[in-house]
Amino acid sequence: MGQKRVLAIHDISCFGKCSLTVALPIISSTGLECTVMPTAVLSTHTGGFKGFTYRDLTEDLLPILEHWKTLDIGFDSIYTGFLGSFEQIDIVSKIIKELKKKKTLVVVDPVMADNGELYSIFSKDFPKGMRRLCEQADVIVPNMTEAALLLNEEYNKGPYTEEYIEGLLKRLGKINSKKIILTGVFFNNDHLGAASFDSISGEISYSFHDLIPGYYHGTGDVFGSAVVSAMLNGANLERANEIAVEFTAESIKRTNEAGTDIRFGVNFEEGLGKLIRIIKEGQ
Ligand code: PXL
Repeated sequence: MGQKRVLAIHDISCFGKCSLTVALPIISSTGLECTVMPTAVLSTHTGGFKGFTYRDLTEDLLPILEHWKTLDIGFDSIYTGFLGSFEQIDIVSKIIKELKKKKTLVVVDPVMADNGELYSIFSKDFPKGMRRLCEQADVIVPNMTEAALLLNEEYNKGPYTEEYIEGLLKRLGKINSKKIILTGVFFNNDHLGAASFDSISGEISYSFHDLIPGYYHGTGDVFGSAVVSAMLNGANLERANEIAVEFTAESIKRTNEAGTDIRFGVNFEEGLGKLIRIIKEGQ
């Protein structure tokens, strides 16, 4: 079997460990080729920093696609994250349509909100655009806030009941997403994790880890990249969820113990060795 190739479509936030600076090392380290399509270059991510630069690359995206079309390259997965505008959503939607083959796993992380709040740079109707992109996905990985926005429902800050989470998963399943991993799930204040739902088999499963207080930036991208890495290396949805929860939680724990500024991203790098062993050798 040849090496699998993933296309990661996210921004480059130069400092702050999220989007491509997270997706590229995680995906590559698990033996997958990671092609990138950078949607923008920012000096930092937008969460908690003031005065960041923002170089929009929207007009480069279709020319990049056109060049690739002359090279006859295919992708086993397309993984999208932070997109800065409706126009970018429309272009990425076109790119998926043009590049997706029967076996291409399309993973959409509808990055737009957290902690009950839409990120400040987005307009109120942005979730409608993200919902349209999710309709094209095989797997979506929203957090609790993004799930509520995709469904146009009131945000619930938790703790949650199993009944609430399962209802949410089933409503998300109707957005034509075959598989869903919902992050930020907690039933009590001791454990935090994620729930997976396969809308075809109807199977729901949970994975939890000890809850570490504090809101750490870039964890959604660490999680999503681990899901892509695990699934492309043969893990099913439930196993990919378990692997991603453990990898993300341990990255947060390391960062918390080091007392790092929560805006600076998490120390996932020192967990890569273990992630590779788990994904490649199952241990
Ligand atoms: O990790 C999500 C993300 C990605 N890219 C940019 C962001 C954020 C979250 O705030 O601002 C630019």
